[in-house]
Amino acid sequence: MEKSYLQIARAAYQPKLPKALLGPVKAQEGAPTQSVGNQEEIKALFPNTYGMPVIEFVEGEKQELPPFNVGVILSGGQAPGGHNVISGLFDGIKSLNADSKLYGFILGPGGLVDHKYMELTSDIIDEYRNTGGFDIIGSGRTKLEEVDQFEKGIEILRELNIKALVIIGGDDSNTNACVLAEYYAAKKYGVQVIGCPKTIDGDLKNEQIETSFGFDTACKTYSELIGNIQRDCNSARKYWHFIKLMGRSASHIALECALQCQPNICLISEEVEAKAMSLDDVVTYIAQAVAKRAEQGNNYGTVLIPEGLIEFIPAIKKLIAELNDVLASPEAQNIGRSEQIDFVKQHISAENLAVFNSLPTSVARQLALDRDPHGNVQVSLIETEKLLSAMVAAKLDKWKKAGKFVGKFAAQHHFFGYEGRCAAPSNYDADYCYALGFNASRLIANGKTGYMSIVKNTTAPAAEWIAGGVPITMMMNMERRNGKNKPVIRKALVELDGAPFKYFASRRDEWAEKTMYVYPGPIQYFGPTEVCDQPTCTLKLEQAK
Ligand code: FBP
Repeated sequence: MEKSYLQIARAAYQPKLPKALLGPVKAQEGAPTQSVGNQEEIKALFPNTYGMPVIEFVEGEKQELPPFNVGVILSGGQAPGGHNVISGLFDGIKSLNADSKLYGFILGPGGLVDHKYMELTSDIIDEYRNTGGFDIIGSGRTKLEEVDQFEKGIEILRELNIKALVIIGGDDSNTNACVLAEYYAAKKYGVQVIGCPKTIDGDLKNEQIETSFGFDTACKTYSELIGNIQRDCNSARKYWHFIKLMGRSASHIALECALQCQPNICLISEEVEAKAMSLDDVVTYIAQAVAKRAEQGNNYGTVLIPEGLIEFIPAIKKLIAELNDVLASPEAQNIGRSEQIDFVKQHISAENLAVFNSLPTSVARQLALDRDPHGNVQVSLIETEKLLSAMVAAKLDKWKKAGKFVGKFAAQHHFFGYEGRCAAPSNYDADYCYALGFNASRLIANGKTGYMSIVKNTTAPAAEWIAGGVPITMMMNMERRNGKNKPVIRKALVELDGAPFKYFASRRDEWAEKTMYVYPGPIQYFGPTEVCDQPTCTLKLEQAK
């Protein structure tokens, strides 16, 4: 394989580890835990893995361990740093016994079920250290939830003599990891299951998990691009740029990019919902900012839009909830894609039908079509940026005729998502991910199952990071998915009383009116620490640093 100079230099980077993981460890246990909601139901569903304590690794005695084999799965959307989780895990198990082996299941959880795997040797691992992407073994979105999938899994795990399986995934994949851990524990199969918090969306976080990996690099990559657009915008002074950002339901990515770049407008879906704003209210809010800038002769600007926005407009949220139930009904399973729209129209309430019919056809179509395997609307396919700019243009036209708008309005559209998911990990993600993987090997060696690998205090220097594990059941509650109530990890949305949003809200009027763009520039790996090792603004504000 030919490599760029940066790739060659970066391959030599040795990620940092928390001090506690540099030598032998022992697990210090906290008090028993409870799930974040629906305690009785979750306890009944997870009798073997419920209530376990949070653990922290501290210095311990050296132990002689026999060689053991571990399997690893990359699940769901790519996130920068996945390869470092795997290299950390590899180095971790080898440090416990050099004859231990790591097997990767190919293309996500489906690889476990279909028995597609490869051994990850040091030659292979070395090719992927500190690189972006999930291409070492590939990823996939197969949902692990059926007993026959778990049974197919155990066949290959036994054949390869695998002691523990590490599932690197987001909230949905870690929910599946928890279900699998419980099943194998109940059956006394002797295979441990450990999760790792991955997703660029940043919505897998809570008191124990500071951030999901990949969020840092993805936001920095998008912020570089937004900064470049803002320079262009401020140079030509003739366009409004409507920029949709990935992130599924939560607006963490949009908020972080706003904190980094100071755009004129950034919409936050969670606020739109809390204020019960209609689509027209959102459009009016943007149009007013455009009109105000036009009064000063500034016919340009930037608008950041979280990709899940549409799901948070209360009327559309209600429509989606009913569509989810209709699409999950047994009748819906036998209809073809071309009949799907007519089918849903016939089966939803009159109120929701009116909302459905009021939407532009392309948006309505996407809401009525297939969900992803976890039951999510595929929001990345909805062109909200074009929808909003067209509606703003129509409103400004009206205002122009009424003498309320004096400027010009021309829009450009962008969607940043896939551009950031496989970027080479920032120093933060390279270190954080390596530590998460290495730490997973310690959870395995300590016999843990149903735990997620955690590393905390990450705004401090790596030596002061705290490593341990949190029981996955602790993060669960019951939610409606695919027409049924299911135990799932609670998604972390943007908190409107949290420090990152409050800071944004205190500055946004000024950013809207004036031109106060910040240009973050590309991720830097080598150089002064304040340039190379900054955590996200979200994390710094959350931790008040
Ligand atoms: P995960 O939740 O699996 O981490 O997905 C992240 C994500 O990038 C979302 O932001 C986006 O909506 C989705 O994946 C797109 O999915 P796909 O890769 O299947 O197009």
